[in-house]
Amino acid sequence: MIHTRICEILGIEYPILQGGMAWVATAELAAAVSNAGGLGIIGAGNAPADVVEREIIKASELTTKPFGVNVMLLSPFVDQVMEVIIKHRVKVVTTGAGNPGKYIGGLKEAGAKIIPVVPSVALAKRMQSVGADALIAEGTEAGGHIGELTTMCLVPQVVDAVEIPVIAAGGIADGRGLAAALALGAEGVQMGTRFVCSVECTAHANYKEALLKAGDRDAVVSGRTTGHPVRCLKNKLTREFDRLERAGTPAEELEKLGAGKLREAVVEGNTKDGSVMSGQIAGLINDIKPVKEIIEGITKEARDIIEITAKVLGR
Ligand code: TUI
Repeated sequence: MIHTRICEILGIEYPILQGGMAWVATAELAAAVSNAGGLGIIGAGNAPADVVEREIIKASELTTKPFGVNVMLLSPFVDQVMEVIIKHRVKVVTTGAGNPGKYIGGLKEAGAKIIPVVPSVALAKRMQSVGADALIAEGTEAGGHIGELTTMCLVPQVVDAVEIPVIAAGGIADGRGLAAALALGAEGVQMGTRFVCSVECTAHANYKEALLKAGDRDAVVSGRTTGHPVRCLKNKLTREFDRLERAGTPAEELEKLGAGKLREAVVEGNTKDGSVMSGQIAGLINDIKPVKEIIEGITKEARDIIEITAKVLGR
């Protein structure tokens, strides 16, 4: 077993979290990950509170294990989503795309563990000081909305800056990634793209197929000029976005072009015109497996690496 403070705090068996990906991280996927001993997380994305509430209820029916909800802080429905999270006493809340400081008090009062995604040391320190239970240090290798620093540089700097446990994310999809994260001082990992390519993930087959086909340089960044850079697989949409960005199209127009595109790819399977959010690690993923096999395989591989390394060192 690989047992860390993350397992203790969250009441889970493996220190593996599933990223709370909008549209992709449904109750089905989250419950499967929690049932397999990791932490499944429902992605609230831009969904209204009643939709998130239904997912929370569904996940509670599918698992008795702890699960979380990811709150995307750019969503217009954040306040109402936080209310349903508190109402249903969700055990774990992760946040992305902003500073969740003003919500931490209320969530803690409701007994939730709060784990913000941080792209920098500064935000990591601030989150620790306002009561975060742990942090997710997510490198720019990740899919979707991203920060600037790589996982390799961000994780050890965050680990050194705080006392609370740190979870590494961005660019992790196998046991080598988990072992590397532990070597950087992280006490767990969060994976998104790897869990999209699982049997239990409800994303359209075309979306999974696009990830399986992707090579090492296919996950590109769009929207740097909007202030909200997003990593997706290269397709007709990203090429059009690039063209408009180069032509100096105003941010609001670009944001409009992006609206609804994630749903188009994930739900309808339109991987040409839709937004196929993906991490850089997609090139490493070549199969669709049950969540339990993913989690157990990665843990075993990481353990083997750590044991072999110890032997090489004569320990
Ligand atoms: O949030 C994510 N990944 C996401 S959110 C998303 S939905 C979306 N769609 C279009 C535009 C924007 C979002 C798709 N993927 N990952 C966690 C993450 N959080 N990455 C980076 C950050 C972050 C950035 C700045 C967290 C905090 C932050 O703070 C700024 C501040 O206010 O201090």
